[in-house]
Amino acid sequence: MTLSLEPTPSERRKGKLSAIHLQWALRTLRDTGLVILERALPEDWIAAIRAACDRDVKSYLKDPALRKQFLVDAKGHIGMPPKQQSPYMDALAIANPFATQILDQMMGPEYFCTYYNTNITWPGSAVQALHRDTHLLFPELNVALPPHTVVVNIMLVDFTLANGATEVWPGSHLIVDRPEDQGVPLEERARALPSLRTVAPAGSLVVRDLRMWHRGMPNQTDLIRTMLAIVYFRRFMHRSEVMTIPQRVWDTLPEKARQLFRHNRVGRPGKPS
Ligand SMILES: O=C(O)CCC(=O)C(=O)O
Repeated sequence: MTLSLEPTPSERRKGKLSAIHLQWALRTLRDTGLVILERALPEDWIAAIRAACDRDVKSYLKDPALRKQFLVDAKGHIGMPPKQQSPYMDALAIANPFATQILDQMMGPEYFCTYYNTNITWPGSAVQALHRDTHLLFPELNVALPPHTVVVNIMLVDFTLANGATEVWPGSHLIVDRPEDQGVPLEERARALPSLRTVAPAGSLVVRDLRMWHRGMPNQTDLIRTMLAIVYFRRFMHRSEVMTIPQRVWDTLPEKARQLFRHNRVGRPGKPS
């Protein structure tokens, strides 16, 4: 089973998948819940974000409460909100042309983003509980609905079995939960189903339906394993929590990024503009 495709040099130059590759990516995402575009981002760009992220997470974890929250309670799986400034607030990350080419087809008109985080797997991390990142919209229905929430992950390092490439269950985004499944751990249900690990090189871009069953895995290396996680919602999913994007950053964003982030606050915290 392959869930990966490497954009050709010409696609990379144009920032656009060919019609055939786009159809393949959309079908793979629809059927399996996930698609990986290998080495979709430039190496030097990835290196700059990785350096910032490694530096920022070390400083983030100086707070004893956050150390306990992530290294003890979450067993080494850290979600550090990236600073809303360069290099994180870059159109290549938040309105990536390959990702939006897929999302434009998948998510209906006027989808948007109000959630930007990182998934950092610390050396020595343990296996996470298997989970979905979102609830089913209408759990009472016995049929799966089209995707309503999708995450774009950007891998800042090579993802390997050793450093904790995520484990995913292809097709699980379409599994509906029946009342009698209440309380049955997903680990038990997953035993009947095949899984994969998202092994891919640094710079790869993953588009995943948030309903997909998955879990973070142990990092048995000495190096931090990091990916960016940017979540896009269908228009009707608009929620009240918003990010505050500094005006000076907003002013640098292209139209596509502004449109995607339009429901957030722009200006100083507490001072909408
Ligand atoms: O970091 C990963 O590989 C997955 C993390 C995850 O699924 C989570 O924290 O919800």
